[in-house]
Amino acid sequence: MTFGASNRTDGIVSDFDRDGVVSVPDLLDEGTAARLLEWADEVVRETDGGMQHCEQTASGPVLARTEDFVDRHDGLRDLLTSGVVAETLAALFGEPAILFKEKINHKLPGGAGYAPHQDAPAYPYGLRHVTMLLAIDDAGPENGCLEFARGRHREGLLPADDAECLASSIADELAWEAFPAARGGAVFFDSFTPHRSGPNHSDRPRRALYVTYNAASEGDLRARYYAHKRRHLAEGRVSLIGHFQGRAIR
Ligand SMILES: O=C(O)CCC(=O)C(=O)O
Repeated sequence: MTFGASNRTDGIVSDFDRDGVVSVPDLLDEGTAARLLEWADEVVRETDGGMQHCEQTASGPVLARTEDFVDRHDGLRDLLTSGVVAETLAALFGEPAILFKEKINHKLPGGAGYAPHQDAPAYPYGLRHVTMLLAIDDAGPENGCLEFARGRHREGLLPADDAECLASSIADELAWEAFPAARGGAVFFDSFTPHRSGPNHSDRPRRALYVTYNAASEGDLRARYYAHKRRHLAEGRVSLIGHFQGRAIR
């Protein structure tokens, strides 16, 4: 197997290198996209309370986030660590990728958005990470799809505020672009690429699976990451940075 760009991935790799983000609308076929929806429901039922968080909305508490479930779900583990997913990530990293962490952000109707941020400060282990967003539902501006600032991933950590989100002086001057994603579509982004999202103003869910990988040459960092994260969640936090704009309830 080659870890460079193939005919299928060469455009993806050059766009990703230039922009720090690339959309792959047809990553999953229709059958796999339908299974993803079923599997998301399964992991919600099976994930313990420590790794599942709710948020308060105008119509009451709703599920906001579910994380750390791949080890208990064979179908998802296969999908996220082999085939077209593994091939695309290997091309982006230039070597095989290892699963670092995964979560579903549910963003149900009324669910809150996320402040402008880079993910890198939330990843205490490893130097380089790429996240694959897989759309479980169609996502657009009305239900809070992601927005990115292209081409700013090569500048390291940008000035941040106390919550480790981007300082408004920099966030206000970035060129933000919405990245809608239809169900089964993917968006790959670098952990230094600035991004943000709005609330879900629609009456439809905007569930998205976020799967983060590191380069295999950095080793398997997953167990250390989740041990660290569980310690912080026990202190009542939802994330390692303060980007979530909603009212979290546990
Ligand atoms: O799901 C979203 O709308 C944004 C999520 C995000 O940026 C994050 O969890 O770091």
